[in-house]
Amino acid sequence: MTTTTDSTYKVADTSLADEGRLLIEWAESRMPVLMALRERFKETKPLQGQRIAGCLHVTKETAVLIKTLAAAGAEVAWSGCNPLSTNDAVAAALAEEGVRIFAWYGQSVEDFYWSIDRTLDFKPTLTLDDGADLIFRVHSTHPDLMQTIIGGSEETTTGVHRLRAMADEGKLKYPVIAVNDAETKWDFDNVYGTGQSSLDGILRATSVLLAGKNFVVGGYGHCGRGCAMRAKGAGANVIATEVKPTAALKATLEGIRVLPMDEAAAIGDVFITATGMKDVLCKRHFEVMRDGAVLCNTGHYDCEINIGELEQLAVSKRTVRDNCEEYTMADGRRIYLLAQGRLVNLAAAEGHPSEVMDMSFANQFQAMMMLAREGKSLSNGVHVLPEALDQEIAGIKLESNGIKIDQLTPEQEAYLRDYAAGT
Ligand code: 3DD
Repeated sequence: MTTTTDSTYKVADTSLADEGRLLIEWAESRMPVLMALRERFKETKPLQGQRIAGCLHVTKETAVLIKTLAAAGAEVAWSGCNPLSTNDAVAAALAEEGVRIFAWYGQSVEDFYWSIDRTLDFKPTLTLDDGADLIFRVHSTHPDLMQTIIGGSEETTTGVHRLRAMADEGKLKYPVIAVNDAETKWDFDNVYGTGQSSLDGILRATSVLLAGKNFVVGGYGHCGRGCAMRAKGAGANVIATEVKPTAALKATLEGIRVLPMDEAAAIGDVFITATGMKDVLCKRHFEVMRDGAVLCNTGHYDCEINIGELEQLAVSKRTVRDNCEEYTMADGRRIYLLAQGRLVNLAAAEGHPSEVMDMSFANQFQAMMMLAREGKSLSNGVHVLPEALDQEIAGIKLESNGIKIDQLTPEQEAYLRDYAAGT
């Protein structure tokens, strides 16, 4: 691994920049909402003077967000939020465009935090996070920076949970906007994005036939539901496991079989975890799995599959395909782990498609704008974006797809407020 370093960037290989530029162009052509925001603010530059430290998967879609933030006047420094999710060609293109970027595929955990620290060197005024590792790093090792940080944003469910827990204990020292909680993020990215990108990762790593296979989804939240929907569409027999009765009931009513993982483990062919919880798959499950079972995770952290216990049970291990390791058990059964248990959609594929990240990142852009405008008056807690923003983002999306919708007439608007109009 050779990394090219300069005081303002560290990437795997700057010679990949041309390939990265083509990937970014591809994404830009499928992200009309972000491009409309870039057009709207490129002259007035409302983020002028803001220094944004970002810690979010370095993909072709993230590059479009970075370029849009820069076009609106912000200075940007960036690191990846997972050691295996950086697209090195995109990182090279961003470095060539002068972005302070510290990210490369296959980082060690030490590299990961070294990269975050480099983005903090430029003393950000805003932080933009996916999984809250950046915000937590500021709180734990760079508390002095909180003098200059106005606020931050958080992309993902797990990160928002983590920040709410910090805020509940009074430990969150600056305001954060939960981008994940915007409807045009969670109800689209988490469902349709995760559903398609997770299957993309599984198929790139294994090329297994999904039709007819027992496909076990650990967790039937928005992400798990998306994975179940897409696996069902591919002809798999989908089984969901849950700890929350309402989520399990929703799976049941959507025609998905629900089992405890202890039972599903014995009949599953493909397993994907999407819970945000640790040890969803562990020793007692590996011991009963079928020969050839494929395991992967699409949750933010790599704690959902207990890899230590899988290693202990295995008598041998070898890499048989890119992002696919074969663990052989003492009785000869082979179990396949994808992407080292890290999020399979980004580590073995390209993450969610541009079209859906367009809306997630439009919310990130608006979160930065809101913090720049009023961050100093927000309390040190977790905040949400105005609901009207969802309708605006969805409206631009519909328009870009040439889809027209109805409008309420003045009489209908009046009817909405007419509480006396009963039966
Ligand atoms: N995530 C998924 N696909 C992504 C992509 N193409 N670019 C950047 C990030 C991407 C992860 C997060 O945006 C979000 O889906 C989450 O909740 O983690």
